[in-house]
Amino acid sequence: MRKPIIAGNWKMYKTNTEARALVNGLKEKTMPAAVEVVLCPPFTALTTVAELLQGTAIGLGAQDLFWEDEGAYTGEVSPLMLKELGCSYVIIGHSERRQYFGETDETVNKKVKAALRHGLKPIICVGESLQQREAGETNAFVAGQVEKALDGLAPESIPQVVIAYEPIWAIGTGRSSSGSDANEVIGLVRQTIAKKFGSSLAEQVRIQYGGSVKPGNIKEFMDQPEIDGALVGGASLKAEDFYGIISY
Ligand code: G2H
Repeated sequence: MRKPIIAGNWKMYKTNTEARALVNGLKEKTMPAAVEVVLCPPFTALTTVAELLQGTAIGLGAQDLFWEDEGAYTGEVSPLMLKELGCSYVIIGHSERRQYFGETDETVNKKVKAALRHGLKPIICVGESLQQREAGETNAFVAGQVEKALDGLAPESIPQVVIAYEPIWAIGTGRSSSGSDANEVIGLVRQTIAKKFGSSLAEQVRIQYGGSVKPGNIKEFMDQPEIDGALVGGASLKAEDFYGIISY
């Protein structure tokens, strides 16, 4: 059985002071044992959040990384640096990075390999645009993204991988996918992994839904057989909202 994972992607929100207040708010609450909870603050708040999360069941993730261990790469952050701070997860290939920062399927693949090389579990984001959905290209496009992201991976690392299916038209728009539509695409993601690595490995991969997840709609997604959690943006920025989601 796959343990669901709900991760808060804070994006470029929360100074250190604000991060501290949010984590302290969450720590007042009882974490549900049935769900793995992960917080992904901006790089600048990782140390603060790591310290506050010590001794709790909440995990820590980053929102990106670079694929080299060290070097002259101004502005970049390496997997080694994240590992030392106590990260266990790292989001890779979020659509905002693909759209605004030139992330491609090739760079996503390099980053996934770098994360796994250092024992960081990648949360790999995939998802189609509205135009692609309306043109009936969703399945082919998403399957292609998954194949390229996982290209060349050792089969034994596949259970470490988390995929987040985030249709771009549902991100931060308040317009979420329906549970059954998301379940269908996520089922296809699993089939794509199965074709490449076999069904017993594919069955172990957790696949999240992301895109305008809120306390009021989380259950619709969690009730679906293929959906193993959520990647939450806007609604992870307030302790009350995020707790409403993780305790669905
Ligand atoms: C999708 C999601 C988190 P939001 O980007 O990755 O954000 O929940 O605000 O749509």
